[in-house]
Amino acid sequence: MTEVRRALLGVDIQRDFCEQGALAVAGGNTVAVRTRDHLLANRGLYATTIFSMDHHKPPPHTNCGHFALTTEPNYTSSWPVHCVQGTEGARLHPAIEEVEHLIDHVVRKGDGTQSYSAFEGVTEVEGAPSSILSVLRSAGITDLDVCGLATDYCDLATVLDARGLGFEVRVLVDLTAGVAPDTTGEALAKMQQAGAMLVTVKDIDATT
Ligand code: VGL
Repeated sequence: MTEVRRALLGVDIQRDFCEQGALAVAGGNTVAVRTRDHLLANRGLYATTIFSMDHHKPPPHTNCGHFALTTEPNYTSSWPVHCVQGTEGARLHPAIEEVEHLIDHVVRKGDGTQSYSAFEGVTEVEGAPSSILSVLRSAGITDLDVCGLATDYCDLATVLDARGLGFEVRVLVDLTAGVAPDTTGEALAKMQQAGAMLVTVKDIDATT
């Protein structure tokens, strides 16, 4: 049996996705605080920790239609301008910034593209561009714990990619929040159908 080597993957826990942000997801602040507390209590569970960040170009760049620039956003495939490179809203949530020393890799995605999945992002390893997949492979990761925002878009795409690439996945559901209730429920069902386990942080505490 292969040894389990686990990574934490925190998806887009940025100011713009939390209350008062440009694309606020209800419960975003709570997700940020709980993720900080989870890292503080359980950093030792993880061989590595990776946080993704949406990193869009400023308007008038359309970012492939992701930003609604000439119409109202429909909140399913077009969005208010958010997480623009260099802005306050693109920063990690203040609670996550408190524990930046516990984060090994930051992955930026959406530079001119939609990029819901964290696997589409770019990070830097020893000064050279790298991807989440290559970071995970070189750390010998078999299992991923995924948390963050938003359940129905970036979490979903990230979890489906991770399963497609053969990782075992647990979704830390109490460390997630979605844009809308219907799509959030559907997303959790799709994650389960793809073989991801839905767990709470308490389940994890009990099994470690
Ligand atoms: C996201 C909508 C638009 C996300 C990003 O991080 O889930 N959702 N852009």
